[in-house]
Amino acid sequence: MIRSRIIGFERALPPFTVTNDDLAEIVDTSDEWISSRTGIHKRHLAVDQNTSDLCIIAADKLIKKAGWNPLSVDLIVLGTVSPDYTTPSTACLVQEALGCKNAFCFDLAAACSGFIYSLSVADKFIKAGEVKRAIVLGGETLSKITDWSDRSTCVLFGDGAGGVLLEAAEEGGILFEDIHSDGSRGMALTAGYRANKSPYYKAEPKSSEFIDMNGREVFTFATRKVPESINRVLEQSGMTMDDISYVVLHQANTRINEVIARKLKAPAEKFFSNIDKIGNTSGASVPIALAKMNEEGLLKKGDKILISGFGGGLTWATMLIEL
Ligand code: 4VN
Repeated sequence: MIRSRIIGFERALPPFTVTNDDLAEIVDTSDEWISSRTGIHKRHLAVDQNTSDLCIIAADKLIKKAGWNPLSVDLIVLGTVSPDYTTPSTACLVQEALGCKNAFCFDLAAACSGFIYSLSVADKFIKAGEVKRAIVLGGETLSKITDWSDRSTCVLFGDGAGGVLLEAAEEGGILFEDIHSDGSRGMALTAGYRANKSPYYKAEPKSSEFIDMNGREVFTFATRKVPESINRVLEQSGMTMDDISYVVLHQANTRINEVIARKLKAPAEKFFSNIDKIGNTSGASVPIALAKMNEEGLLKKGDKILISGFGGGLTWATMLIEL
């Protein structure tokens, strides 16, 4: 069977950072509250970049380091819930900036699971024999959809992008996956509602254009569904946690990831975390964490790692990857 091998891990963060103390000056909160409940100490926020700008930096590094000719890229998939435009897609903006003229390109909306969903879709095009080389990205500027007067959410989120290259290969790469959605609970985490401004439209807007989250409900969802999903992938593969070098969870909140680790009876050291310096970057959090691990020399050829995203939709997805 054709496999999707992963080549390269890169990230791009806006240079400007905001500490918890900085946020305490604009909303009623404190460093103590934010760090004890979320593990977040600071986050990077865009001041003059949009989602495409961050994705272009990450994608450019990826193809330059791999030595890929831009014309050899067949597909660009980009997980985001904060695209520059509805159309053109952020993926098309990346295509134009990099000169990947032969690629077909689209954005994929699956919130905090967006990068894993995007990997899953790209993997299927590769397995079908239709694509040899793909760029898969996750990028967000959540700062533009954050309600900066809501102290329960504005302290959580950050901006950034990350990604990987996929290439058709004989072995390794994406081995197993578990991917789900539950639209019945979608209203627990909403963002980007677009009110109809037509002169003919009569109904009241149903929701806010900004991120609105029932934190308790999403917390409960994540701590129930993610351990189940990870256990299903382990079962499919016939492996145990002992075979896994690292688990990279969506960096939503340190407390949530600690509960998930405990439920899996897995050592906390296996769970990589960089939420303290990055915050929650939704669809960008897993590829940003992977790129940071790669920079630290933690990702070794042949190692098996689990990655898992969970959040808006509600959506969740886990993948077992061989490096
Ligand atoms: C997935 C999750 C979250 C999330 C949910 C709850 C939460 C993050 C609630 C309790 C609160 C601290 C914050 Cl699980 C968010 C996303 C969106 O990316 C996805 N934090 N909290 C407290 O009072 O302790």
